[in-house]
Amino acid sequence: MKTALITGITGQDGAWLARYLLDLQYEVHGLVRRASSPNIHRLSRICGDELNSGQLRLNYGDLIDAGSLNRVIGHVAPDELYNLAAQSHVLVSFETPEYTANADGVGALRLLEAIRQNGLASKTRFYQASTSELYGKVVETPQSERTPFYPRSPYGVAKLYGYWITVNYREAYGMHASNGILFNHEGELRGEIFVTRKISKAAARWALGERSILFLGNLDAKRDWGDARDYVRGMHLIVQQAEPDDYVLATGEVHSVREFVDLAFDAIGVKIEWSGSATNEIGRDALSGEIVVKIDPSFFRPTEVDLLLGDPRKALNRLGWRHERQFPELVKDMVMADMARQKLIKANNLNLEIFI
Ligand code: NAP
Ligand code: G4F
Repeated sequence: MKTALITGITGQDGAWLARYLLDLQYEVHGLVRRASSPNIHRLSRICGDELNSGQLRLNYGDLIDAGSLNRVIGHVAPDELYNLAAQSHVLVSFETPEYTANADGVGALRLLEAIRQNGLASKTRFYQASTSELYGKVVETPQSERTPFYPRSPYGVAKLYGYWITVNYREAYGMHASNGILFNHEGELRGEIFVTRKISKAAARWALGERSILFLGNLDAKRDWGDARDYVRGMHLIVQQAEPDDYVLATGEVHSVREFVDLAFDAIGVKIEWSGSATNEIGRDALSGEIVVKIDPSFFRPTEVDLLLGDPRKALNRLGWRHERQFPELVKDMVMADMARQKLIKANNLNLEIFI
C-alpha cells in the first residue's frame, strides 16, 4: 500500500485527488489548517467513510510554518507528496500579495526542504500544482511546456517561484519532483468565488425562483476549462512516471465567460440576450426581459489574463492523458449539482456555510 500526503486536501482538487487515491487503495494523509468553523465539507461529502475508518487521516500544518511541515512529513514519510495548497484566487492575490508569495511560492520550498531534511529525498516523489497563470500575458497561443512565462498577478509570480524551485530541487538533488501546469478545471466542488461556480450557482438559484442579479467582471476573458476529476487523474500519472518532468494538462479548447453564462442559463431553459457594451453591458432573459447579468468593475483585475489555451500534446503522448468530459456537459452538470444542493438547503433549512 502506497502512502500519499496531500496539502490543500480541503480544496477542490485535494478532495478529488484524495477520492482518486483512496480508490487506488492508497493510505492518504492530508495537511489541514485549523479553522474556527469546520472546513472539511468537501471531504465529508466524497470521502466520509474513509475519514471515519482512518484510511484518510488529517494532520494540522500550514505552508507558512516550516516546523509543522517538517513534523508532518517526518511522521508520514510519504511515497508521494502532492502540493496542492495555495491561496489560489488571482484577484485576492492583489489584496494579499505578501501572504500569497509566502504560501504559494516559499511554501513549495519549505516542503522540498522538509523532504530533504527528513532524509526522504530518494523516497518521496513530489508534485507541484503549477498553473496556466504562469503564461499570463501570453507570448504564444496555444501555450505548451516550451512557452515562456509572463505572470500577471502576485499569484502568478508566486507560482513562478514554486515552479522553478521544483525544477531546481530535481536538478540539484536528483529528487523526483514534477510540475503539472494545469489549465482551469472546474466542477461541483469548485470554490464559489471562482467565475464558473459563481455562474452555476446563480443559474440554479434563478431556476428555483431566487432572481437576484448576477454581477460579473470581464465577460470577454477566455479560458481552457476542463473537469477537475480528469485533472487529478493526470496529477497521479505525472507522479508515476519513471523520470520526473513538467507537463501541461489542458483541453485544447477555449471559451469566454459570456459563453459560460449562456450555457449555464441554457441548462435551466433561459436564453440570455446581451445588449450594451463595456461596463454597461447587460444580459436579460430573452423571454421576460428581466435583467440576469450586470457588470461590476470591482471584479476587474488590475492586470488581466485575457486568454489561456493549452497544448496538451506532451501529456497525451507521454502519459496517455486526455480530458474526457466535454465543456457543455461540464457546465450543465455544475448547474444541476447546484440545483440539487439549493433544493436540499431550502428543504432542510440548512446552514449554508456549513453545508456548501
Ligand atoms: P482551492 O479549492 O482554493 O484549495 C486550496 C487549498 O489550499 C485549500 O485546501 C486550502 O485550505 C489550502 N491552503 C491555502 N493556504 C494554505 C496554507 N497556508 N497552508 C496550508 N493549506 C493552505 O484550490 P484548487 O482549485 O483545489 O487548486 C489546487 C491547487 O492547484 C492550488 O495550488 C491552485 O493554485 C492550483 N491550480 C488550480 C487550478 C484550477 O483551475 N483549480 C489550475 C491550476 C493550478 P483551506 O480549506 O483551509 O482554505
Ligand atoms: O474563475 P477565475 O477567478 O479563475 P482564474 O483567474 O482563471 O484562476 C483559476 O485558474 C487558474 C489556472 O489558470 C488557477 F491557477 C487559479 O488558482 C484559479 O483556479 O476567473 C476566470 C476569468 C478571469 O479572467 C476573470 O477576470 O473570469 C473572469 N471573471 C469575470 N467575472 C471573473 C468574474 N472571475 C471571478 N472570479 N469572478 C467574477 O465575477
